[in-house]
Formats: sequence, structure tokens, C-alpha cells
Amino acid sequence: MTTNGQTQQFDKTAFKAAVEKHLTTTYANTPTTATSRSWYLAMGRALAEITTGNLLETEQQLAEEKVRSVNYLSLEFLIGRLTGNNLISMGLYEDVADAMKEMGHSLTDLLEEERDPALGNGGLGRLAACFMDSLAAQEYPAVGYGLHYEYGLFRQSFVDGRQVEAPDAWRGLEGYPWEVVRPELNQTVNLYGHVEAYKDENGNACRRWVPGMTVEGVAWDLPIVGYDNKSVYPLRLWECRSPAPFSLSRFNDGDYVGAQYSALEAGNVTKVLYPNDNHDQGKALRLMQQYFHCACSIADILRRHIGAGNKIEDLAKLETIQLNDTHPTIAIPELMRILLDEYKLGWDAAWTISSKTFAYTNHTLLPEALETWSEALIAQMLPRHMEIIFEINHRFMKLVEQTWPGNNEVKRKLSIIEEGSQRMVRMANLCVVGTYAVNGVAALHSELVKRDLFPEFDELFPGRLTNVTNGVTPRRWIKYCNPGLSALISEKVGNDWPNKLEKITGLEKFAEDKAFQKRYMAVKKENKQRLADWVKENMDIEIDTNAIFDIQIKRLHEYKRQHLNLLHILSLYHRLLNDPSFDMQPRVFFFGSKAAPGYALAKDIIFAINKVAEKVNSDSRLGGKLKVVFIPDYRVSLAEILFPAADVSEQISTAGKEASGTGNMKFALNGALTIGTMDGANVEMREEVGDENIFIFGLLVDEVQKLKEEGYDPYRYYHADSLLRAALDLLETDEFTPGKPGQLATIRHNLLDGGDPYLVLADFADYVKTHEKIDVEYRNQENWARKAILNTALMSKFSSDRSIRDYANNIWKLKPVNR
Ligand code: Z2T
Repeated sequence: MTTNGQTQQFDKTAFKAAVEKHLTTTYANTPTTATSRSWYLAMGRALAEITTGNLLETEQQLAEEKVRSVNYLSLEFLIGRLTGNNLISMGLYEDVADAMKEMGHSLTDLLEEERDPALGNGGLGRLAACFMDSLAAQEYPAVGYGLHYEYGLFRQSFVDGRQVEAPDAWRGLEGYPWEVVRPELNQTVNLYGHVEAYKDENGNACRRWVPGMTVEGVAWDLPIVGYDNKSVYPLRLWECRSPAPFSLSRFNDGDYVGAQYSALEAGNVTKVLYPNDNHDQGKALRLMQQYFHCACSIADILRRHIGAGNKIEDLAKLETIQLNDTHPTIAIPELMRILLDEYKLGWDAAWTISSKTFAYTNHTLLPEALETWSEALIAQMLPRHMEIIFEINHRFMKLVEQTWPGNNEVKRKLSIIEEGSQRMVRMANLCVVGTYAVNGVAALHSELVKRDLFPEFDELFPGRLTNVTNGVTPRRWIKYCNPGLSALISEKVGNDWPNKLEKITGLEKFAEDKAFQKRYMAVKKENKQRLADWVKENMDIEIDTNAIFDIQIKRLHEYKRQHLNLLHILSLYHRLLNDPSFDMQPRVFFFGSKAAPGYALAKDIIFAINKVAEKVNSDSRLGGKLKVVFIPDYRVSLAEILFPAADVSEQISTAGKEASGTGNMKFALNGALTIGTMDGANVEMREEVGDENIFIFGLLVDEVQKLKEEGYDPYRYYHADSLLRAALDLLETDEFTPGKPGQLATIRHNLLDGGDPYLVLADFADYVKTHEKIDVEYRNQENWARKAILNTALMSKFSSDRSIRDYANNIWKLKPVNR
């Protein structure tokens, strides 16, 4: 361990020589003619030399010491740009800025050359990235396993207000400077074929998979650099390649284009990230991605385990495997298959190892996001795995029978196999049965997992269902993205808060300090200016930093209720134009959000916000009081500008629908006040900051349920509330789409005649009232400053370092290793 600051020996002369060497030999450029992009690439490569060396050292030490490690399996890692963040973790930010300056370049400009590796959709993928950062910062031995998508989440642009998607070739032509290919770690993955019965040398009846085709898994490592220490852990991403892009046996049978290999060229498997957040699309290629990911990762875990001289029987002692949602569930039957068919263990021995190795995190209760795969599809692509799933279920059904004799209803409900016109495998049920721990991601969510999703499972396996509240890394989400606030914090509480966030509580006593309030608000102003400059430069919209910056940035989904925000904006528009007695603080409403390409209503909401923005921003009658800015192509690198600039954070999901939320935490840490429902982690944030420092509104979970049971009627609210009526009716006019009335009407129609499944109208009045309170509170700047400071000061619980310690202590039983 080192004390704060530079953890690497830094030799500036040698570093400059390394950059120049990469510039000339790796990228074939000369210092006099090279573009900024080449300089960034060369600098990245020179830095990656250091981290790759540390990665190998860490790897070797952990293998020698036979320490227990966690393997984090996730189909998504939304890491964001690495260069700036790694420089901070290495303690080299200033030194490298200096070195690059001597070579004629500004570090901050060079950092802008990096494209975001967008290997995730939203919260789930970003959480995986924060967790890797916290594992490394605290030196919990870990490997992250993911997929090396050729194209990450699509790039978004707006054409006449509508979302248009373009492919995201994140690595560029030259490749990504931080990644290193590890050919010695390659794996072979089997697919299709059939299962064969045979007798082994002792005459025992055995089964084995005779695959129909094989593909190759290529390992790429990205370095996860520990903050202020020397550990570097791998984020290992598998790329699928095809040694022979077709089935050899089929080819020999003359059946070259076997119908079942339809979608298939192996090169397709890791081509693109599926762009759905909180939605299961059920495509065969996605199942293939999932299996490919699991097969490579499990094989690599076993390679490390056996390679270090350990016995297979000790797997659960030395390795634990965390499944990030059900996406990598197929890892369970895959490990079972290897233990049974390759290591020849008996069922019970294999099951003991497997079920003590895996743990599962649930991230949603939304029914449309709960994965099921058709038995027929699994049986075709992975015939041996389907047999094993049946056997797991058969044994599990016996346990259910013992517990509730003769109760077929409960069997039908708990079964891993869902009966129906076509039988489906319920991946969440398989996870609960096949793991030693299941956790939700916030206290409320974990209660609902127990109460609504798996009530009988909680009885069957007492103690298995638990909670680990999410968190975010203070390195990226304060220190790196908000240098002004970071300097202020360090001045008051010392500079070791980024990996000891409890220290930040020390700010509490400055909340009333007028001088501190001034400086805190001055930092906020600078951050608002940085965002305003970005908006001017990229969107040519003028905004006033004296306005309240009110921000909603997250994936577009009905349950997140961007349309509730829009209705509020329409109500303000209506009042400004029609009610002479109405006045308000100037406000700018910011949105940043991508819609899944196939989600029509989500795309309509984007279109509506863009159209309203166009009109509002150019309407001189509003006297500059109201602006709406929809930031295109929202991504991690833009989030780094948006969070620090916010006054108000919108966390307005229907109660019970947002499992946790993590953007809510980033906002509050950076001193924005939350307007939010009693949902997800908002509940715990309120507990920490106190009811006076957060704006809570809307129905509670039980009230939502009750209202639905009583028969919710959106028209009741429409008829009773003239402001709501005015806002909704504006959507039918051509006010925002001149000459084309009705272009925005789908939203109104969905809310009034579509049953308003997320109770937007039921929460509207309270939402408007709460915004009025915000308006009043903001006018008193000292009052607002105090609340904002208290938000920063009282949010230390939400460091992902604490989340990881919870996992390590309560689930993984993992100890840190100090190097
Ligand atoms: C996702 O981002 C989340 C849940 C999912 O369930 C899928 C995706 Cl892609 C399958 C989000 C939750 O919606 C959010 O509340 C939570 O904070 C986040 O995962 C991390 O736990």
C-alpha cells in the first residue's frame, strides 16, 4: 500500500520516450505531423504498458498465494473512458499532464479523443463497472468476465426530433489502446449436436455431448486499476471467432446449410450488444451470446483453479461466481456438465460444489424483463444442458413435494419449467435453486423480491434471499468528474476520502458556514457553466446558469416516467402563457436518454420532448423562464459533465418499479437535491440525508397496489384537475408540431385510454406541488446551499466500496489482499 498519490515509479523522460516510440512505431506517425488522436493513442499505449505489467504481477501473486477470489459474470460492463480515470487511480494525472505538455499537448484535450467503450445499456452495466473499480480499490481478488462486443450500445442522433441509431465501433480502426489480447487464454466453445449414452471403462452408464459445431473464444483483458494501490485486476472480455464457420460433420454429410444453424456465423456471436434495458427479447443469438460468455468464463475459472495446483473439490472454497442478473445463468448447468461429464463426479458431489460456488443478483421485478428461454431452443443449441436443467428441476420438485405434499399449485408456481403452449425455462427460478445467495439491489427492492417475486423460495431456503444496496465509485463520480468539489472536500476533510468516503461526513459541520456555502455554490456555478458551454457549442442553445438546472438522465422507459416530467413542463408552459399571476424561477430541464430501438412509445416520448423543446426554446413570450434541452447520445462521458452541474435530480419512477437506481446517488453526491418517489434507493437516501433535504412525492408501493386493485381510472384525474387537462390536451394540438396536429397524441392516448399502467396521472398533482416547493426553496440561496452541502456530506453509504464490502463480508466471505 502507498499513502495517497503516486503509486507508480514515474520516470518522465522514459515515459515521453515510450509515447514517442508508440507514436512512431505503433501508429506510424511523426511528432511533427501526428494528430491529437495519434498522440492520445500513443499516450494510452505507453500507460497500458505500466498497467499490463501490474496486471501480470497481481495475477501471479494471487495464483501463488491461493487466495479466494470472486468472479463477476456480466453480459455488460459500461466502463466509460479509461484514460483519465486510470491516471487518477495510478496517481499520475499531474505527472502525465506535465509530460504531455512538454511534448506540446494539453492532457484534457487528448482525453477528449477517447471514445466511450459503451459495452452496456444502463444501470446494470454501469454498476458492474463501479464494482470492478471498488474491488480493485480495496484489493479484493477479482476477475470480471464479459463480452468483447464489436459494436457497443448504438450511437443516438435526432433527425427532426426522432431518434436515429448508428453503429458504435468503439475500438476504432487502430484498436483500443488499453486492451491486450491473451491468445494463450483462448477457449473452444461447442454448440448444437446431440447427447450420447455410453459406458465408461468400469461399465457405468454415462452421457456426453457430441457437439455439432465449435467456435473459438479469444480473451481480451482491460486493466482495472486499483486506486492508490498497485493491484490491477483483469476485466476479461471474450470475442467469438470462427476457426471453421460451419459444422464439419454437417459439411461432410453434405448438409452445408443445416437449417438449425440459421443465424450463424461465429463472427456474429459477439458482433453487437443487445440494446434492451429491462426487457427480454428472447432471440436465439442472444442465448448463444450468453452461453458463449459462460462457457469461456467457466473454462477460464477452472483453468486458473486447476492450473494453480488446486483440486476440483476445492472449487467453492477458492472461487465464488457472482451472476449479474440471470443473463449468465447458463453457467450453472455448464459447470454441472463439466463436473459430471468431464470430472465424472456424482450428481450430489457436483451439485454441492456448484450450488456453493454461485450467487445471483436480481436487478428487476418487471415481468417483461424476467428471462425465460424456450425449452426447444435450449434443447437444440445446448442439448446436454437441457437434460441437466431437467434433472435439477426433477430433484427440486421432490423437495417442494416434501415441503408442501400434494400441492400441485405451488409446484406449478415454483417449477424451473413453465408449462404452457410451449414449455419455457425460468432463469430466475433456476438461479434461486442453484445458488447459495440471492440478493436484491436496495432495501425496498430486496423486500419485494422476498414478498412478491419469490415468497415460497424464502420459506424453502431461509436466509438465502438478502439485500446489498447498490453504490457508485467516488473516484469517477466525484474525484474525476468534479475536480472543483473534490478540492473543496479535500481542504475540509483531508484527501483520503475517495477510498474512505465516510470521511466526507466531516462536511456536515460546514453546512451552515456562510463562507463555505459561497464556495460550494461557486463550484456548482462553474460546473453549470461547463455544461452550458457544452450545450452552446454542440447544440447552439443559450442557457442561463442562474436558472435551476433540473436533470433527468437515464434510459427511456415508461416506468421511469420521463412523460411525467414532460407533463410538468407542459403545465409550466401553460401557466406562463395563461396565468398572469404565475411566476417561477427560470428553469432549464435537461434530458439524456436512449430508447431501445424497438420500443415505439419510448421513441414517441423522445420525439415529444424534442418538439416541445424546439418550441419552448424559441418562444419569446416565456421571457427565458423555461428551456428544455435533450442532450443527444447520452453516455458515461456526458454523464460526467451533467451530474456535477445539476441543481435538481429527477428520480420519479412509479413506486416499486425501479429496483435501485444509481444515478440518484451520483446526483446527490454532487450536491443536487432529489425530487423522487419512495422507490428503490431513494428510500435509503432519504433516511441518510433527512426528509428536509430531499423532495419526496407520490404514491407508496402499497398505495400503488391498492389503487390498481380498486380499479384505477386515469380519466378521474383528467376530469378533476384542470392543469393536468391543459397539459394533456396540449399534446393533441399542433402547438409543438405546427400544421401537424396529433403528432404527439400517442402519449396522451396511452395515458388516458391505454390505462396508464405506471400511474402517471395519479402522481401528477403531487409532483407539480413538490416542484412548486422546490421553486420556493431555491429562491433562498443560503437555504439551498445548506441542503446541497448536506446531500454531499450525508451520502457516504452509497460508495460502491461499501456495497463491495457487504458482498465480501455477507455473501462471498472474501478478504482483501494488500500488495
Ligand atoms: C438494468 O439496467 C437494470 C435492471 C435490469 O434487470 C436490467 C438492466 Cl439492463 C434485468 C437496472 C435497474 O433498472 C436499476 O434500478 C438498478 O439500479 C440497476 O439495474 C443496477 O442494479
